[in-house]
Amino acid sequence: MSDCIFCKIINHEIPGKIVYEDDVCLAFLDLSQTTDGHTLVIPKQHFNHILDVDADTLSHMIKVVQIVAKNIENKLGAKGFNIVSNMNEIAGQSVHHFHIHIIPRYNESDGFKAIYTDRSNEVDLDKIYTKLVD
Ligand code: DGP
Repeated sequence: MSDCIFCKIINHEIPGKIVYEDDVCLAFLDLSQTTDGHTLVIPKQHFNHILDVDADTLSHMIKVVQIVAKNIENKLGAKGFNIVSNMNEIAGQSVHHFHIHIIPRYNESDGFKAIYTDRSNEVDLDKIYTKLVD
């Protein structure tokens, strides 16, 4: 028996409000409900994070993200989405079973804040680029 909380939801050992399920993955409402309809898409097979998951599973999951998000758009009237996957503690991952957050957006003060700091005046873009492509 797995200690992983998401594996327990997959195995119906603990309840989850499942909104989509197929052979490969599951989508269920995130307990925190950052905004109404906040949903997690997870693979049924346990992978720790996005870099571990195989390409077929990952591509299937992103199709499911689209299906689930369209349903949220239709049923809850979401105006947009933030699609997020946190990898490792440094990035805020608290459950180490790969998952994709679907965070519906309704207005600018709806509970989710994406803060992308503009560091363009501080960094050497050429230096970073060269490191990546050399
Ligand atoms: P992250 O921090 O990216 O690893 O996201 C984990 C999310 O999982 C977090 O938003 C809360 C949610 N979560 C944790 N435990 C449970 C649970 O038992 N049930 C459900 N539905 N969601 C959970």
